[in-house]
Amino acid sequence: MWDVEGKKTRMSVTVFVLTFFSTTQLICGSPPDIQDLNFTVSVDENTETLTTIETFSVSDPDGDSVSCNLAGGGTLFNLYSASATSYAINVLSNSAGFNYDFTASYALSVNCTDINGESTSASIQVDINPDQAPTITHPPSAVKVSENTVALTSLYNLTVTDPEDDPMYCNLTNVNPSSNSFAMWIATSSVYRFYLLGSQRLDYSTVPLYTLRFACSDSWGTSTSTLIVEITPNMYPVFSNLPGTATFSASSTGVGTSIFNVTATDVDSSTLTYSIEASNPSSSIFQINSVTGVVTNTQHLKYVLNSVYYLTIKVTDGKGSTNGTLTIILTNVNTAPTIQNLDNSISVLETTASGSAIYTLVIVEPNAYDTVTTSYSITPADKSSLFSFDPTTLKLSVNGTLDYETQSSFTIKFTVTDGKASSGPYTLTITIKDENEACFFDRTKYFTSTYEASAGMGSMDPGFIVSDHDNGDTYTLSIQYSASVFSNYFKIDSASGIITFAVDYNVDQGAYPSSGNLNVICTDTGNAMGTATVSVSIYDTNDNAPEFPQIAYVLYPSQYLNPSDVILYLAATDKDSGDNAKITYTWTAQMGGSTYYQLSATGRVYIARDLSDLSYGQTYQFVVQAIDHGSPALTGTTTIDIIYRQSITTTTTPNTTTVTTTTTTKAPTFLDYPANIAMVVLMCLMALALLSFLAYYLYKYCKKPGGCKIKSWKTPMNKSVSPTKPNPTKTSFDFWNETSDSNFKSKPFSGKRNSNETKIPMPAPVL
Ligand SMILES: *[C@@H]1O[C@H](CO)[C@@H](O)[C@H](O)[C@H]1NC(C)=O
Ligand SMILES: *[C@@H]1O[C@H](CO)[C@@H](O)[C@H](O)[C@H]1NC(C)=O
Ligand SMILES: *[C@@H]1O[C@H](CO)[C@@H](O)[C@H](O)[C@H]1NC(C)=O
Ligand SMILES: *[C@@H]1O[C@H](CO)[C@@H](O)[C@H](O)[C@H]1NC(C)=O
Ligand SMILES: *[C@@H]1O[C@H](CO)[C@@H](O)[C@H](O)[C@H]1NC(C)=O
Ligand SMILES: *[C@@H]1O[C@H](CO)[C@@H](O)[C@H](O)[C@H]1NC(C)=O
Ligand SMILES: *[C@@H]1O[C@H](CO)[C@@H](O)[C@H](O)[C@H]1NC(C)=O
Ligand SMILES: CC(=O)N[C@H]1CO[C@H](CO)[C@@H](O)[C@@H]1O
Repeated sequence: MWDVEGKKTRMSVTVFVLTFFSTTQLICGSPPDIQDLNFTVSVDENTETLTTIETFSVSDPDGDSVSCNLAGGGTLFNLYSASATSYAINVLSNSAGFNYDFTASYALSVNCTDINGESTSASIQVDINPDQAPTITHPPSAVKVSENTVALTSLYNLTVTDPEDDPMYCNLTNVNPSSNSFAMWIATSSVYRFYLLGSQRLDYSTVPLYTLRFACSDSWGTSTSTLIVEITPNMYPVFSNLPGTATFSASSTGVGTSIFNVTATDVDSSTLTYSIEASNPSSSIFQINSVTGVVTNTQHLKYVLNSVYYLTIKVTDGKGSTNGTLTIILTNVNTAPTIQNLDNSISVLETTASGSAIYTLVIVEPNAYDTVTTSYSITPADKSSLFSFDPTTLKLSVNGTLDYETQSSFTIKFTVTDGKASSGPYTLTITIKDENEACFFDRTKYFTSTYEASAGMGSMDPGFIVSDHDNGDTYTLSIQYSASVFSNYFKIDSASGIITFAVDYNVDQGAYPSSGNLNVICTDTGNAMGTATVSVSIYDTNDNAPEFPQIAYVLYPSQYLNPSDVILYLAATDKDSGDNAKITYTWTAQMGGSTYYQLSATGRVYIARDLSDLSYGQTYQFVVQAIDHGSPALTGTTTIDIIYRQSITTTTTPNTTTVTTTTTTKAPTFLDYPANIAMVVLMCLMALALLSFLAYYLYKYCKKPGGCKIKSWKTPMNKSVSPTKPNPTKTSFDFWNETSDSNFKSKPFSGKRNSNETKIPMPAPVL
């Protein structure tokens, strides 16, 4: 960089030049005297502006005033007069000025002249000292760093100085392979420190070595160097005591017992973490403290069922891990109870009686002194009360009424435990088997009624509501005919339940009962039956008019009868029943006679007045009506002819002098019809009109003198016959006199007989 030999040469030349100038001045008087001016000065390249690089003083032996100037340095230097006798040479500018590489030395001359013109010159050589880059204390060939090294670890302390003590700056210029894991930061003015950053983990397996290039610069130059960083691989932790074995008695090892202390070492990590990676058989009953490596049990070991556990234990330094096996051997291990006859499926009839046992569990518990407890759950839970389980007998029983339609299947899960270990759940599946269930009525007894009617009529709806538990079952209704004769009078619609008459039903005269019970049966699809009783009432309809035994009566009351004597008991009949059969009698006198004869409402025809006013043969006719109490009322009609007749035989106790005659026989069905009755009445009226007509003409005819020559065939009518005392002597036969009727005893009767009377044969009396 610089040549010591070269500098010595230039100094010799300078000495020569100065010697020459001094000699010249001695010739002309006394020139100024320059003192203390060094022949040569050295100045740093980076000398600052206005730095004084040399001072000198000047004096004149003659006492003249002296002035000096400087030449040879261009504008880089100037001469500053501090006083009349002292001067300083200053650097004027260094910015573009000194550059050793172009000008290594400047030759300046100082010329001092007094007022007499005498001058002295002196030369000064200014040598420029070249500036130097910082000096790096070279690092060792390499630093070793573990790949586990954590962030912000210092890797190396670099000492760097600058010969000129210039401000300097060092930084990393390149990392190979590229990485941003390194930094170079200033620590003190002369120490730069290399750091490992956390931005990228070191990994020996991928990059085992980094080359860090760095540079230190001052404003005049740069020094560079290289730091080699060698990555050393992580060392795995190593177990100290695995594989290992621990032996415990299961029955007496409580929870939290220290089972084993796992230990491990690691040369390049201080923090190790332990874990149980696997357990064979699988179990969480053992745990390891991740920091201390202490293995403990989380449960009393009486609950465990295995006698050997193999634990795979892992220890890791965060980067690498090692596995080890810990074998735990247990003695006195518990055995869980088991249910031998489950899982299983059974089917149970829905008709199974409540209380019936349907299954008995078989439980095995190997440990003689253990007590087994059984628990169970039933699905569906809301019907769980349908079963009960006896923990002593281990019997499962039906507890209620099973119903296939409501729930056809149950699942019961049993679990057994000896208080330490359990087994299960074991499943018992119960299938409910359907049985046909009888249809049933909503009531046991129904009530219904109707009026008597003909077969097929008389519709009655008792309002049956029939149900059946079986899904999809239908039913039909029928009457149990064998239950009673009454049953046979009815039919039932098998679907609607409407009951009608099977016969022409008539309660008249008790022909059919007016009430009774029917047994109605529903029969479902499966032929199961339900029964109900129907109480049936049948009301009478007023469909029969009262009927007289005879359509006409002829009575012959005699002179022996007294007022209030009953001469006829009318007994019309009505085939209806109840009020419909009650009868009230009235009559209508056709041609008077009500004075002598009366009819009570109950049907008694009796003498109302002494008959002796009447003449024998006096006849009255009455039309009698028997009216029933139905609504509307029906009427039966008959006629009564009452003929007053002399009784020949005497009787001490004249009783009924009734003589009934069957003058005609009743046409059985003709008058059953109201229309016929009306027709008869009509015809009677017509006959009456005809008779009236004839009577009128007869009257007109007879009214003429001698006009009437026809003898009346029946004179008693309206003919006054004066009664006489009874004549004890029997007279000649007379219709009005009783003759051979043995029922009427002869009685002395004296009465004037009209010879004109026409006798009509007397019918045989009917009693
Ligand atoms: C000049 O020389 C004197 C004596 O010879 C010395 O003391 C002084 O330091 C020198 N000056 C410089 C700037 O070298
Ligand atoms: C660097 O110096 C600091 C401070 O003296 C020290 O803590 C650190 O360990 C040193 N680094 C190395 C790599 O020696
Ligand atoms: C190092 O410093 C120099 C000067 O300040 C700068 O120019 C350069 O970019 C820097 N290099 C890095 C890698 O920072
Ligand atoms: C494990 O270490 C603890 C103390 O740190 C000790 O009390 C315990 O007995 C040890 N366990 C075993 C199984 O040695
Ligand atoms: C350690 O054991 C675990 C679990 O068995 C396994 O996944 C892992 O690979 C093992 N590690 C070593 C280093 O054997
Ligand atoms: C058996 O049924 C009765 C009556 O429903 C009930 O009170 C009881 O709780 C039932 N038993 C069980 C074990 O469910
Ligand atoms: C008249 O005859 C009827 C029926 O034969 C009888 O019930 C009644 O007691 C008799 N009366 C007299 C007064 O004899
Ligand atoms: C040696 C030298 O150059 N001397 C000069 C000093 O200055 C005076 C006046 O300017 C000159 O005359 C000298 O020749």
